[in-house]
Amino acid sequence: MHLRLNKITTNTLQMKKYSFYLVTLLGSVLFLSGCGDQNGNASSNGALASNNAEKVYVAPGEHDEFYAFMSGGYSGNVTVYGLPSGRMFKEIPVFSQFPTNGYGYSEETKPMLETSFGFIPNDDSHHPDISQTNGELDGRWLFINGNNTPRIARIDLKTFETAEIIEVPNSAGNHSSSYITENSEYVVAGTRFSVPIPQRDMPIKDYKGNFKGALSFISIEPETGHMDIKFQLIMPGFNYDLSHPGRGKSHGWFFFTTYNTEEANSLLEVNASQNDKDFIAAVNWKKIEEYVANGGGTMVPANYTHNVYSDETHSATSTMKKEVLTVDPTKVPGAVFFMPTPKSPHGVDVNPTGDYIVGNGKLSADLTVFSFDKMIAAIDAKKYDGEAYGLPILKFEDVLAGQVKSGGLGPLHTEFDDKGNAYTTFFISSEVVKWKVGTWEVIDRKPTFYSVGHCMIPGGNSRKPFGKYLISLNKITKDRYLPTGPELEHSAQLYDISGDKMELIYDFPTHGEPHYAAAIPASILAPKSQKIYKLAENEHPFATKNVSDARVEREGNVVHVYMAMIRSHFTPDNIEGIKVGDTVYFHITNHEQDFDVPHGFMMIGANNSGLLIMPGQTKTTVWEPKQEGVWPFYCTDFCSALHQEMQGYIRVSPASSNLDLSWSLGE
Ligand code: K7E
Ligand code: CUA
Repeated sequence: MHLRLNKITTNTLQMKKYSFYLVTLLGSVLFLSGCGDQNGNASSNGALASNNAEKVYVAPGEHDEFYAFMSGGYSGNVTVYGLPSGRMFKEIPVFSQFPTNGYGYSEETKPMLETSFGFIPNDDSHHPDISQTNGELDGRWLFINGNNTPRIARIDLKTFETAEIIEVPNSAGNHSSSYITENSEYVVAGTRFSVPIPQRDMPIKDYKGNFKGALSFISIEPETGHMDIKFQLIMPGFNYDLSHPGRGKSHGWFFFTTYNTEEANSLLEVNASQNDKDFIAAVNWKKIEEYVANGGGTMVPANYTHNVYSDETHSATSTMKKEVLTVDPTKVPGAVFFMPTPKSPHGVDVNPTGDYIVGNGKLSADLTVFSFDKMIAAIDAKKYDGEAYGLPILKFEDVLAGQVKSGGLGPLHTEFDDKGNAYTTFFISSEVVKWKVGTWEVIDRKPTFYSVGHCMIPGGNSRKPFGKYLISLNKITKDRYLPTGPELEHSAQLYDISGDKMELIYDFPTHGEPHYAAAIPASILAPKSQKIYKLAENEHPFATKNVSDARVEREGNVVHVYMAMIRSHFTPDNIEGIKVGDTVYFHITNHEQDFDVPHGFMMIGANNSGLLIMPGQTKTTVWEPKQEGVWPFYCTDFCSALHQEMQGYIRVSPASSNLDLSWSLGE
């Protein structure tokens, strides 16, 4: 079945004259008929040669060669996988509440999800990117965008925990994000939707000329990683889809794709495809940085949160920022240029040397490659082809380096290896196409199963890719795995790209919708992965660092339980004197100082998530007892042979009771 499907898909490709609609239609028909049998039996061994099993086999107890961080899409989180095994190691909660460990439910982590709109329980995360030094992955931090309520998060790659989230004001659909410049000077966040800036009540039909698109440059403090919006470029009201930094010779520039340069506000699927060409915006951020350093730009009122988690206090704080520096690009001559790019470009990608900028026009068959040198020459010669809102448009022919006549349909994203090759995904024709940078010739093409979005090569968005594997991140799963009802996980496919031809060697399900991913050699991250938090360094204000300090305190209707936990006991484990109507805070400190000995905590009837507390860490959960009685709590993580004994009771008396607080310290 699969083979037949491949063949037909490939034949379809050759018929370039077919309209996209027809191809899409054909595609869906094939998907409908192309499934394995309904009992879920494997219908073929696909394209795999038998020795491929060895290439992905990581024996029990052995470690993978790469860590891969996959965005969760609508899960709002990040999942961590090993390559080549495809084993999932962890889900890192970022923008979404995560009851598995209490993130976004515990008092310490609730501030991480605060925004100018109030507390938000989830988001849609698309593009992870790893911090770089000299254009190479340094493995300190992972950044990822919250697309829906615009935010950028920083994940600490020592703890694999979300360390910081900054909201992006004047933005909507934070999609052309979160890409890093080559010394991690900035993480960049561009708006997808243009909106009124500042936000105000106005007719939607007055969009054109009045809505604006903000491109935000968020500085990264080199030691701590702390983020701060340095400036926002207030651009014309297009849709800013994706972006990539220049590197090497083009370091100092940032490239953004646009669509809807028509500035339509309705029926975009038709109205935003009228122009034969949209733009790639080339932004000389060094020039703007200089302008801002000399006092340029306008500080405007804005509300946005800056949320920072501390490993010392094991707590997050949320601060509301009140202003942001905006820059009108027309006031900075030589800072922004438009390069006309055919057919509603989606991805824009820069090759490892920084010489070429690849535009992936999603309604076209060909790829457009621009030359950085030609771009600079055209700018120096002031050879413009008109302007848009006062910003110069360069002549397509003047900046064009070449076109890849791919034979595919619907190019979305391009990634690079370390041998001068590029790999472009084609959504409509479901394939990855390998081509040569410089000669633009197609070298190989392999089908994906099915409808690939991004592909990813470890380090593929840096000066130094590790060109051994490529992963395709596919949108449609259909018959790849056993059916699980109507909802299926998406699929990732692993290709060996060490030879001339790509070889599909493995295939595994992913969680949420991984749009993009970032991967790094395990040798960079694994040695510095943190094992415990030191109890002696715990500065949580409600920590119980000595078991003898465990206690219960009442302040009116609020009760604070200072609790310690160690195999296999809670101190205190019996508490009396709690009343219906109280608000009880459990501040629980895990006294273990061994790797991989978390304890859990759940309280019967708590309208809240339980906790999972790492060694040396303090976490807090709230319980509002509603009913009189004697109610148990227990450890939820099987921590020792006596894990089942790790439990306690709380006596809840009527609201009118005079019973004093008392507790047991296990004497
Ligand atoms: Cu193409 Cu959000 Cu990067 Cu999805 S985006 S595929
Ligand atoms: Cu502690 Cu189970």
